[in-house]
Amino acid sequence: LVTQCKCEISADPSSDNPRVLITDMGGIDIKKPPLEVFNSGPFVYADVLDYKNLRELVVNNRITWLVHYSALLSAVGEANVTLARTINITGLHNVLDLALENCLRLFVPSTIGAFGPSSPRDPAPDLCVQRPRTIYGVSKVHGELMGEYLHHKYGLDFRCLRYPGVISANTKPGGGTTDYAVQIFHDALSTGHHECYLRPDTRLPMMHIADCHRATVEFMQAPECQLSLRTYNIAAMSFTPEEVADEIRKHLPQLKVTYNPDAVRQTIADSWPVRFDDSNARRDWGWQPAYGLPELVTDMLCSIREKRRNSGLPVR
Ligand code: VAH
Repeated sequence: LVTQCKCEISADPSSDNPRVLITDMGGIDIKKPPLEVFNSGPFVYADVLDYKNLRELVVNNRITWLVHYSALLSAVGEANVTLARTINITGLHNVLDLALENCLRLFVPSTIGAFGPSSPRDPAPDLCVQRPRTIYGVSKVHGELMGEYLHHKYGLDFRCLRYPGVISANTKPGGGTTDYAVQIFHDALSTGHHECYLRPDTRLPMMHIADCHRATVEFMQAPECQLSLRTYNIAAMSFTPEEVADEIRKHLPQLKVTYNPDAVRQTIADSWPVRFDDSNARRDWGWQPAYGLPELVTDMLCSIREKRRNSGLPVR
């Protein structure tokens, strides 16, 4: 079942809008399409390893864009290396072949996890040494290289953004290394205590889900002639656990955070960039984030409070 992906299909086949198939493992909230491009269409379940099934979805729904989010993230991938390699690489190859065969515009996200300890960390540029130390990072570098190869060799309209840690109130932590930055909000509004698996000074690039969606749509809509790269870093902010805790305490002064670094995830985080250089994205297609740390904290607390109220849960 873990290879199943949730696919959203644009519900407006008659319009000139792109008809978008989004594959997801539930790790990115796609229930709230950021713009009309992602019409809220029906969800269907498919197996990202079943090429025939994916091809039927593409052909029967006259798909023109494919957004491929299905992947196991960093920490869960280290606990399931064979499964992560199968989903993240074999699943990717199904999607690459499908896009080539059907002339789709293809978006595959990469990540800060595509860099390793020998990469420049502060900031990490778009083009530099990439020797990641996780199967997740290795699979994402493979995706970047395969997509760019098929673009240059066969003209595939492959597009890739390296996401920071994506912070959403609508998606529970999904086995990533940046997930403490989601859990801390749920803990602040429930128990008032968060135990952090990273050191208090671990700085990582992060982004609000709304900026992540908007960047993806704006990049997918950018004219080819504007793109000097096929794979871009995008950035919004970088913060440490103690910084996000201090910002939350401006709203919830009683928040208590204890630190119990987890060796696996601390080692992963220490191998990743501290900050991203996303100047090429800002220059080529006008990338500009809307959420900084204060805006992210305000929105996350407000959204999770509302969800807790709607679920009849106590709210701090
Ligand atoms: C992870 N949230 O922690 C994901 C992400 C930037 C890292 O790819 O694995």
